[in-house]
Amino acid sequence: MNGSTDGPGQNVNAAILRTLREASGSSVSGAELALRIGVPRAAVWTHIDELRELGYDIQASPHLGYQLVSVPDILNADDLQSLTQPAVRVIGREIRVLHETKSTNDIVGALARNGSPEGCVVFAESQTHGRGRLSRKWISPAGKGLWFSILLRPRLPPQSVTRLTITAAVGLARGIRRATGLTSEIKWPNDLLIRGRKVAGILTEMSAETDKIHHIALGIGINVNFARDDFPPALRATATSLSIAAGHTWPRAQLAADLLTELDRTYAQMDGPGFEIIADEWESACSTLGQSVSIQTGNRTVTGRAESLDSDGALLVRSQYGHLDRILGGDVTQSAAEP
Ligand code: BT5
Repeated sequence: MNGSTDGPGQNVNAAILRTLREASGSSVSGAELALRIGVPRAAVWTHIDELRELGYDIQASPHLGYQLVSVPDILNADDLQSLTQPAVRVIGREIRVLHETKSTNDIVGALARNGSPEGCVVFAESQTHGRGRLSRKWISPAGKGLWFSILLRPRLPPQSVTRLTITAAVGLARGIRRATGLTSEIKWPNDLLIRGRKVAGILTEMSAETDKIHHIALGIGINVNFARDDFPPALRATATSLSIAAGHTWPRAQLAADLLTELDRTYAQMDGPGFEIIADEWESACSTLGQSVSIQTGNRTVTGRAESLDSDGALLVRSQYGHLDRILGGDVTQSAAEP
């Protein structure tokens, strides 16, 4: 596992990358790096070699020192840490990156059961059994997206967990807008769409007793650098990516860091009155509200007009008979816009 908490050496890499980035294109001498990071100069060389092996282009000139020329399109825990720190409150306190795994939600579930702290994030370059809700398949090939899960222990009653999915959707939409300038719509409760096609999905898996949440594995999948033909034929009409929407690819590490920062900020806002701001933003980004919907929830289907969100994040649907149905989770088919 490539993790920024795997030993002191790992954090030296993070500190080197942060210092070189802060120099924004100028060189930093080996002596200054050693002094700033608090390690001997020989250690700086060793770590710079390690980073070069990973593909970071760090040039050295005898008089001036080191300069970060380019970074590879890989996810590296130290680099992600160097891009997100020191602003992190909760989300991103600890970051791990796996080359390949079945599902990052499984890894976070296991970390949670072993007592890992809230805010730990696990990315995988690819997932072999990435999943959506109801065990549906989530395609997660290497190099094309960001597939990650966040360990959370919110102080919410289990029946209010939809708040978290909504907070995550708003945080993600904010993050995408901030990092790329692209605006996404939210389809209740967990899809992010750009021009009507799915660009990201959220999977909230909870371990709880009747009145207490033990932990949540908040899984997020974002299609970043897929070209249209990279999607399997069955998804081509419904899926999109940030690169398709923008017309160019995106550096995934910087994007990942920007998204974590925004998710962290939004999560901090979720408790108490802050949720109203999130809910308002959600309502204005939500393409589901005002629509005629048909929602499959458990073994019943609710049809009507999606009216609003309640204080717990449930969707309020006005049936054709006039009564309000409160829906906590389900699959929405948006039939048609209301006149
Ligand atoms: C979701 O489920 O949208 C939640 C997806 C969560 C994925 C993340 S990745 C990291 C973490 N680890 C995991 O194993 N999962 C999470 P749902 O609303 O059920 O949508 C699933 C449906 O979306 C599938 O049945 C497909 O139709 C479609 N789909 C699959 N892969 C897709 C992709 N990459 N982009 C767009 N649509 C996709």
